[in-house]
Amino acid sequence: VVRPFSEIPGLWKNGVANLYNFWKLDGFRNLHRIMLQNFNTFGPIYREKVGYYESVNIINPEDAAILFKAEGHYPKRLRVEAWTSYRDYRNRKYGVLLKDGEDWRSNRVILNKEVISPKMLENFVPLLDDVGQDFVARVHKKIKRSGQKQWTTDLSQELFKYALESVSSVLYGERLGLMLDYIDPEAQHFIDCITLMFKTTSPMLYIPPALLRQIGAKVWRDHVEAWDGIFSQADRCIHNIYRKLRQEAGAPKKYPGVLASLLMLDKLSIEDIKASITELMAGGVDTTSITLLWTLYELARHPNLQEELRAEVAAARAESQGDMLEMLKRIPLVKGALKETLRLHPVAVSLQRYIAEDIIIQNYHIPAGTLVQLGLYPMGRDPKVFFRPEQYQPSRWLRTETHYFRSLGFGFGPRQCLGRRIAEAEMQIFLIHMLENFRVEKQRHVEVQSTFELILLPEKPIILTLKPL
Ligand code: HEM
Ligand code: 2DC
Repeated sequence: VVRPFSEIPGLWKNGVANLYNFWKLDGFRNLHRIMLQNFNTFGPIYREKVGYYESVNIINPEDAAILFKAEGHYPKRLRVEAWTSYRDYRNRKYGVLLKDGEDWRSNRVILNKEVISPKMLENFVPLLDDVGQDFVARVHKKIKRSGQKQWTTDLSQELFKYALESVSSVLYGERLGLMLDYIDPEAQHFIDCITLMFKTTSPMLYIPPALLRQIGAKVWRDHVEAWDGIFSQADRCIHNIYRKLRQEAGAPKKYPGVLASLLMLDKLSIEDIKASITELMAGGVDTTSITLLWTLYELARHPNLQEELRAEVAAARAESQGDMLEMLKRIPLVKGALKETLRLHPVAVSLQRYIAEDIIIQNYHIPAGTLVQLGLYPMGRDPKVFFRPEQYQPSRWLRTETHYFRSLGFGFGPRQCLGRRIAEAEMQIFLIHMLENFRVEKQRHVEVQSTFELILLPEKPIILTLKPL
């Protein structure tokens, strides 16, 4: 017989007490490890309430399949109150990230065509390839200047710039110039604001921002300042394109970027376009850059694997005579490496949906409307799901072992990551250029863990050495 909802194991009766314990465990930064521990304690399903955040947590791919079958026509994930409160406070529109229901769907359908449809890659790839080449040239220059035939550094700031330059060139069809020596301080400020925005969001997952706002809490004030910085920079970029578009007559000769395409299409209101373009610009920095940093770290730890990838890239280059779009079809192991990075170091610790209908998982009844979370981080490290999960093994994604609901780093279904195609192309192109130019090394015996700042980040700087081949 199916057991009732109230019998699901876990701590869900006293949200305030649980928040206190969570805080004692430094849970704001350890969410991923606490999830892992909870699955060890309670088994493959548990119910939880921390502060006002209530959810049912699952870990198995088969259960993920049940969850996503029940997501309905308007899939809804956890509402990040900090983000919606800011928009309400400043009277700014929600973009596709924060919209729900029919409003979300109608915007998303139009954005899908311009942002995530595979045929747009043709337009994106040449732009991203240029940025990749400039990044390599910049590293060569750094090596030359160091006078040491190598460059040892924490690459994260460089990768933030690479990611912002990449996503901006796709959105605006123009370069910001972040691969140059002297960069626009406004762009640097934008990057810093995104980091601060993520960092200040996590405590507000558990404590209502409305309350924090009333008591004038620093975390709320910092959060507002961060979003203000993000919006003012995005507004500048958007205005710039808008103005140019009105001056130029006739159809553009070359691909003008996502923003100009949306403006010309004239199917979304300007305010809706602005809101979603800002979210795409902000969502496109820390996500891909950190995933690339983790990938370089793993390649530095596995020199033989690094050579294998280099060989694959060289063969792909030869077979496609340098045509990047063709090359991207011939690098399965590079793609496997990115999946492997997201398995061990997922940007998002969990995927969540408010289910649209009643479901049964692990023989428990879960009523419609419940927030159900799939623990991506715990799943990626579960030996019942992945053979030898502790090993970084890109080739596992080539073999015929089942991949059913196991590659979920970008989410699933119509509500999955809108930036997915951009992110994938940007990261693949980056790795191609890096593997063709440099060997990546690290000091031995340095293990880096993750810390949760809304997204998972390396808990300390990752220091790598780049040597020209
Ligand atoms: C949503 C992951 C890069 C923009 C999401 C979601 C995940 C995710 C897990 C939630 C999906 C779901 O609920 O099913 C990632 C990862 C990235 C990445 C792992 C890179 C490694 C990007 C980039 C952009 C972006 C580069 C912008 C260009 C968005 C937006 C949404 C989203 C706008 C909300 C979509 C909606 O609600 O309809 N991402 N993301 N992401 N991401 Fe990404
Ligand atoms: C964080 O418990 C942990 O892609 C929470 O590009 C549940 C949760 C809800 C929404 C998730 C968030 C987690 C992690 C970061 C995500 C976000 C949805 C979108 C966002 C996954 C798992 C991200 C990074 C977007 C950010 C866009 C930007 C404009 C802020």
